[in-house]
Amino acid sequence: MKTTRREFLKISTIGAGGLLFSTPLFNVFGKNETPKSEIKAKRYANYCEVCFWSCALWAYTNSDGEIWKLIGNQTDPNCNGRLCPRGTGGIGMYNDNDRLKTPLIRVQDADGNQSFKEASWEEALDLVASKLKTIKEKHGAESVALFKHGSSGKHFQKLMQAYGTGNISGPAYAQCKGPREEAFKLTFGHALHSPEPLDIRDSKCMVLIGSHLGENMHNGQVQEMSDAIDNGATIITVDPRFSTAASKSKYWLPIKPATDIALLLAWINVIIDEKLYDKEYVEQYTYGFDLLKNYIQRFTPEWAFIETTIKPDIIRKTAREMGKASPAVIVHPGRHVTWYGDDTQRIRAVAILNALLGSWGRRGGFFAPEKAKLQKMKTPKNPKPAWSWRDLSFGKYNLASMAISNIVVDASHPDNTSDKQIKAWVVIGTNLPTTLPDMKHTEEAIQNQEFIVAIDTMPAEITSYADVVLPECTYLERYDYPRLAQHRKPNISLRIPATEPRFNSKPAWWMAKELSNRLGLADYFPYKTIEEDIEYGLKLKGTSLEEMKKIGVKVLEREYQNLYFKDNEEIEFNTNTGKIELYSTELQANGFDPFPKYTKHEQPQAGYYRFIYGRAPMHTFSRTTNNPNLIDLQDQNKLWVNPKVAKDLGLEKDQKVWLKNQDGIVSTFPIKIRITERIRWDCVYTVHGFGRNNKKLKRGYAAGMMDTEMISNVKIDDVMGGTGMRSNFVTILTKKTDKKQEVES
Ligand SMILES: Nc1nc2c(c(=O)[nH]1)N[C@H]1C(S)=C(S)[C@@H](COP(=O)(O)OP(=O)(O)OC[C@H]3O[C@@H](n4cnc5c(=O)[nH]c(N)nc54)[C@H](O)[C@@H]3O)O[C@H]1N2
Ligand SMILES: Nc1nc2c(c(=O)[nH]1)N[C@H]1C(S)=C(S)[C@@H](COP(=O)(O)OP(=O)(O)OC[C@H]3O[C@@H](n4cnc5c(=O)[nH]c(N)nc54)[C@H](O)[C@@H]3O)O[C@H]1N2
Ligand code: SF4
Ligand SMILES: [Mo]
Repeated sequence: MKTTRREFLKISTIGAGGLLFSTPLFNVFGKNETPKSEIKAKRYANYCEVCFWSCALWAYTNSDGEIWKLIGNQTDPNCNGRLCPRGTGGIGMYNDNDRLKTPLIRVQDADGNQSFKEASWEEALDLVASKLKTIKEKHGAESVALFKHGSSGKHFQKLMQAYGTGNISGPAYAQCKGPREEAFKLTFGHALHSPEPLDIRDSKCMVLIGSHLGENMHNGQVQEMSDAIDNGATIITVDPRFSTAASKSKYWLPIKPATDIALLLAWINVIIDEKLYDKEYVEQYTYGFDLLKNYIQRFTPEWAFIETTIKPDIIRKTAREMGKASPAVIVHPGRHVTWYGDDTQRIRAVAILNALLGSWGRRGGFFAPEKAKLQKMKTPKNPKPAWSWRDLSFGKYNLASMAISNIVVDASHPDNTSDKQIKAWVVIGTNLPTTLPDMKHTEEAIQNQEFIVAIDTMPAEITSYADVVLPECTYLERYDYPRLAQHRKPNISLRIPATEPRFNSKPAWWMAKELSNRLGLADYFPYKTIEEDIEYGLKLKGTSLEEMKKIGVKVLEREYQNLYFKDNEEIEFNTNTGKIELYSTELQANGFDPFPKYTKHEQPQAGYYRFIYGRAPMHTFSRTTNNPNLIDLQDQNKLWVNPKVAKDLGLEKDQKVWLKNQDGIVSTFPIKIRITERIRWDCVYTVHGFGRNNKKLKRGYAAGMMDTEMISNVKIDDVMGGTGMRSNFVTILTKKTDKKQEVES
């Protein structure tokens, strides 16, 4: 009898089998041009799901009704008619024959061997509903957590709120942009949301701090950055790695990792000391300038040099560049900002710099975005949960405005001794084992669950741990609610299926509705198909499904405010003082430093390197690392090491090595070495999303190495609970098992 309650299954199926599926015909990388009229092509409105920029597109089908190519929608402000390579390659999500094909149920034989059995939708949904009912009776609805990411998460959010739980979270907050949202809210009274309202096209100077646009392919931003550069904008990139952005920059500041707050404080020091700030703006709109001036005195460029290794004259020169461009300057707020645990404070320093330079509300800085709202059909009020993750954060993280997924995981873990326990997980569109740091902790929480249902398009690490796997069809084969993106003008983008779902997959809205019937929650889904609900909202907005099918994207007029502040306009900011808070009264009231504080972070010991990670232009996390089109463009990640490190360790180009971190964790798979001057000698870098360990992924399995395995030391942000993930150090092994082979530096 096996001891693990929940074996990691490779979606190997037993029983039934024999499900029909069509073979993909199109495997060629698409181009962003409209098909010639002589080809009989039909087009269907959609928006991309390969990343969260959600570019609007047209999905063209061929005469056999198969999806054939994806082309950006010209009217869409997020993409201006051009998809990034991942967006064009999104067709690989549809074509991938490794896709989940039918519902799966975990079964166990008499010897305790576990496997997945193929099931009908009836059987799988009945089982999910009966488990959810039993768990609600036994432990209360609150004991079920929903983890979600992506557009289909909304349908399950609706279901689970009606069911009665408030434990609903996603990795886009505490593993991604949470600290940024809180820092901007604390300073300006507004979070940034997505797409960030950055007026890049008119910016004269942009500062990128570990935010690598160009590899981070957020479409509209990359396009606008390229335009700004053509118009002579100065780019200043702060990154220990010579990123694509750095290669387009006037200044590359190869900062010692984990010391950015020192640089930011020194910049503030110079900007105040040399009177480079926007005096009228600061006087009219900000709170706490004199206190800041006083606080900042000791953080001179000479002091920062010792911390950051950035020379004082470079700190001064770059500060002057910002001052010269003010207010058309953007110190980019970043997006994946959960690094060292003091991240809210780091982004507060970023926000303060922007405030001093007067860029908030100004052309070339930050504009005021607007977003359309569609009404949905009236449904009953959701029950009020008796408790939620907030009650388990022990009075901490009061300033978090969204649910912290890692706290929900803590609440699911055997170490949680409180009477408030998470007993079951519903997971949709997020691959938690590779997404959350500290894999061991995640796995322990998983093993502690009575039931897990995963809704995904692909066999993933999370589906291998599930009791029931529900296969969702891809975004190209389904309806979802329209995308309502904030932008210079509000806009609506439609998603409709371009074809029937392949295999026995179904849309999440349908699954949620079916489950609502079984759970006695049908009143919350008062329509036969989601089209009715979409049509209802569109009609109220003066358009219709029919019109939207023809145009795909509708750009509306602004309704509420100006794009930029008018000269001397009186503005009441949504903060305690009604001003832009350089000095944060809210942080102070909650016992935190009202001004950003520099903390010296641990540095690697001899023979170890700080482990950093990021994005590659052709991939999005783990969602693309089996995509036939995109794997063709990049089939694995490599480990960037400085030539000095390679020489010291005797490493060669493309040599396969394993990594071992400070906690003794050794990577499952090896990774090839890339020797490059483009990275400092005290850190190594790789791309997140590779090194998949689900054997059902024919292309992704064992291709490269999984960064998450090395991220066992997590630094929690005490303001909002985010997971700092860059405090891990690795040593390089030339052989996996023989410890003597460890390379000494
Ligand atoms: N180690 C490490 N961890 C990180 C990061 C990192 O760089 N390194 N980055 C962090 C950041 S910034 C973010 S935003 C998060 C992202 O975290 P996730 O969103 O969890 O990232 P993915 O790995 O893309 O996992 C998405 C899952 O959704 C599935 N999926 C794709 N499309 C659909 C769909 O249409 N329907 C359904 N039901 N499922 C779908 C995919 O198959 C995949 O299993 O990760 C965070 N975690
Ligand atoms: N192609 C592609 N584009 C994407 C995504 C994707 O998966 N693929 N994901 C999207 C999502 S959800 C997000 S959140 C964004 C994330 O994109 P970004 O916000 O740009 O964040 P990362 O990818 O984490 O950026 C990592 C950069 O930080 C640098 N770095 C590491 N340590 C330090 C340090 O201590 N200081 C400084 N200054 N720099 C450091 C690394 O060298 C690297 O260049 O990308 C989005 N765009
Ligand atoms: S940026 Fe690329 S991957 Fe992201 S939504 Fe747009 S086209 Fe898709
Ligand atoms: Mo993210």
